[in-house]
Amino acid sequence: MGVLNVTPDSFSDGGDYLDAGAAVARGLELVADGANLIDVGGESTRPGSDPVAADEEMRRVVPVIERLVGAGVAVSIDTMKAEVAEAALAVGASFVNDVTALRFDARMATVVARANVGLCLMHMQGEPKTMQEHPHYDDVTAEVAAHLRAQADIALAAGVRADQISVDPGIGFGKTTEHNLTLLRELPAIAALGYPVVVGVSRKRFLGELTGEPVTGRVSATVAANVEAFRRGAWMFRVHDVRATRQALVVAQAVEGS
Ligand code: HH2
Repeated sequence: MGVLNVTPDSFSDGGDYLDAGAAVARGLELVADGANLIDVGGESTRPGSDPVAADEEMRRVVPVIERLVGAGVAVSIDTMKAEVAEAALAVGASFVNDVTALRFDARMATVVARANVGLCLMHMQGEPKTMQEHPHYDDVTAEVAAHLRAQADIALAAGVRADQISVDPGIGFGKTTEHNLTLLRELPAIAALGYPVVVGVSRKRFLGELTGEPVTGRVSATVAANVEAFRRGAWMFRVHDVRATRQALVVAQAVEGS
């Protein structure tokens, strides 16, 4: 899954692809690099970020999605708002990535059920504005797994089929470096929920804390974290650096013989 943020303030590529033409070109580049799905977002959820109104979010993402779909690209919409998801699905998006796992907008599950598309449910403690202030868990993996199971049950009750659902531990969303590392180490417990597991470690802050590298210097760290996640059962990898990650995963998969 290639990351395409059509925002002025995303932590890694903020401001790079605000122009629709530049965003489409970047999406096509990610596909050429080996991405199977492009995750288009119009609202940053980095720690400390401010919310964006639905009409502004739609203005950013809809033209980009329309053109990528027109070029034959599979597109995911990264949004917590049902209204934005509906607009994206109407122009051909085929996957919904909800970083609030249906907590923000109760209508999201119905929209996904009706459209019959994939849904990623991601765990977040708190909300982006304040989530990194005092993240606390007694048992991070057990709590994240229980939350994802509960949110998947809400999706199922709204008519989403089990085979539409994937789950994501939400690396960096209301978590310390130690929480992130524990979740990656114990990823098999998330996979045991029975849904495919998505991970988003790409260039994130905990990799900077471990290596001392700035955002743009974290490619090797990102690749290593994704391989570790792969070895513990992850199925989809949300990354900015598609070519490097894909190469590593091809080799990891070949070694495993799967
Ligand atoms: N991380 C980000 C955004 N969306 N979705 C899923 N499923 N998993 C993640 O880990 C995840 C996500 C944050 O990264 P990014 O999009 O690069 O930055 P920003 O939120 O600043 O736009």
